[in-house]
Amino acid sequence: MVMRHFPPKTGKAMNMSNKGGKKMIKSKWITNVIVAAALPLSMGYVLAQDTTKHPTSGAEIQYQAGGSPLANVEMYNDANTKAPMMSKAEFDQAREIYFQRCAGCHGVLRKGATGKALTPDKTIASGTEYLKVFIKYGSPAGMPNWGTSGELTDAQVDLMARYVQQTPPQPPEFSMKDMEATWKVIIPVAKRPTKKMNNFDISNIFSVTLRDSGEVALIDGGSKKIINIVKTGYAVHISRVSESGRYLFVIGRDARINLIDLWMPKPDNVAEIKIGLEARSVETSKYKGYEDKYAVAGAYWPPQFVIMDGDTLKPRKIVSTRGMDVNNEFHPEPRVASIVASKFHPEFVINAKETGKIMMVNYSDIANLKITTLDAAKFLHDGGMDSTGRYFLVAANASDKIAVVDTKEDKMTALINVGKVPHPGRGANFKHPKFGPVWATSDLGDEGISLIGTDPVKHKAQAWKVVSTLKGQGGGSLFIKTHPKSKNLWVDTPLNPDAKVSQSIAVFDINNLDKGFAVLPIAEWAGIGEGAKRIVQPEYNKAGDEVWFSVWSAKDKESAIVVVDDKTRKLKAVIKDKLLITPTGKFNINNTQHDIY
Ligand code: DHE
Repeated sequence: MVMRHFPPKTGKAMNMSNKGGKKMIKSKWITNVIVAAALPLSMGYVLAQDTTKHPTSGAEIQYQAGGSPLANVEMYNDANTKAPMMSKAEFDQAREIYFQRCAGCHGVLRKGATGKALTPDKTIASGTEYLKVFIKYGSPAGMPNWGTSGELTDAQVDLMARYVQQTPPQPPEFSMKDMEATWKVIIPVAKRPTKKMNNFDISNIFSVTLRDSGEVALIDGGSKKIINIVKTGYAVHISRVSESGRYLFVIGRDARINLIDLWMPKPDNVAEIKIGLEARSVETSKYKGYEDKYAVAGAYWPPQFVIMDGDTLKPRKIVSTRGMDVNNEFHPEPRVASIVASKFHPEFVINAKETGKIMMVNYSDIANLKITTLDAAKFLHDGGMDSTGRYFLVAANASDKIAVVDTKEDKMTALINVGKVPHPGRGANFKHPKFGPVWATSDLGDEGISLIGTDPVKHKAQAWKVVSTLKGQGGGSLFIKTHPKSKNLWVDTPLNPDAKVSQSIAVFDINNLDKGFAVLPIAEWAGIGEGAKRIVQPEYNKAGDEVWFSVWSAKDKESAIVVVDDKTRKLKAVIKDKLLITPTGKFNINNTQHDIY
């Protein structure tokens, strides 16, 4: 298996010795020599991953092993006398590596997520030597070869083999009191503008994630000039826009939310809060009568979501997601994945990854919260609305399925089999010349692009079925995009191991899908120096006549944004600035506000 650094390495180098400090937390050393060649493959598979899931691609593993802010959090841990000896220093080093590399797949508590459980009952039975081989060489079932790839030294492999036999340390919970202690209203509502105080067309501003600097760049879509660089959370993840279009919400992986007021002379932070220790998703209320009233954010740790006031982020209600999965097995840490707001009811649609459950959370009476829970499939990740805004389509990525939710009836509409590890972002809606309205997803695990019929009225026979599967440049795709005014369908492949593929974009003509795709060399057009230069997340401007692409290199390398003319598919502009550090997601205010994709 070939290993690549993904995402581009950001943390400090983790070369460390296994000698550690003097303070021992264990007293017993178990030597359990197993010869590498004698390892039964089936045993390897058991440790590698959840058996409900097909083997995972290297790209997917690297994508999930994205580094967690929990690496630096103090945790409670009790000693397990059956586990091999480790010094406190070794334990802390191993814990850091675990949260940087392993927690994304095996879970915070090591009870298993997309990867298999690594609890002491299993790992002590396997023994240190077996585990070392497994960690060093990986497995055909998807465990990366952390040792032979050079990611971990032999000493670190040994450290990790001993670490996973210890009792998993537990990060602290995060209560209302903890949230309130982090909550800051920087500019109170009464002191904010009462009308727009700048000359920007705020509906055509792009909020650009600067992943590794913990900032967003607000870029004017017309002039392509940076309006402001706003400090946000660690490894900032997504931006979402309030129903009125005035407020921008940004969430970092460290669960910090920043509320930006776009009416200010220079749009900037007006409030912030930390809603947990690790998070990915934020959304705002969009139902008539509740515009801009509430915000909601979901945490990876602790597994919970919180409803806040939309204009101040004052936390109002926390709900835990711990509970049974779709197979009625208890899961202790169901992470909150995507969240969208319903236009049909005062509801948030909240997706719990590990349980495969979708919660329709009615916010009309927060003190007496009503939640309708739908059974979808494991492991829910990202998704978007169909063109009417009624149906929400979300990837149950490890099940190779798309779940469709009817937000009007609050019911599951369909569970659709698609390609390997679908990853739609929010997907792409367009009118197929033959099958009518479709929503599309590309895949992380293969080159397929599934088009799903979304019109149960005029195209009943095609509704909620894969009507066509296009063949793209290859696997490793994360995002797909079009616009109602465009005839182009753009498909990125930033995680493809072939640099030619990861540094370019495929574009299909919606009216001639059978013709296949054209390839545009976006990284080359950027005209920047050496680097990974992954092309990631196409995003349209408000008019739908330009597409913006991030050219994403590591923190210490130059990155850029390339703007392409949608009609001619020719280069229109390159946005370069030393402040544009690791740009990834881009969120056009109008398109994000109105679910245009
Ligand atoms: Fe994301 C959306 C989780 C890695 C860029 N990402 C999402 C969503 C989730 C998620 C749950 C949906 C939010 C919503 O709609 O409310 N992402 C995760 C991970 O758990 C994962 C796999 C590993 C991690 O450590 O975080 C991960 N994501 C990445 C990246 O490495 C990407 C490519 C670069 C980056 O900036 O970190 C990345 N994720 C994005 C983007 C979106 C996103 C740009 C929003 C897409 C959109 O169009 O809405």
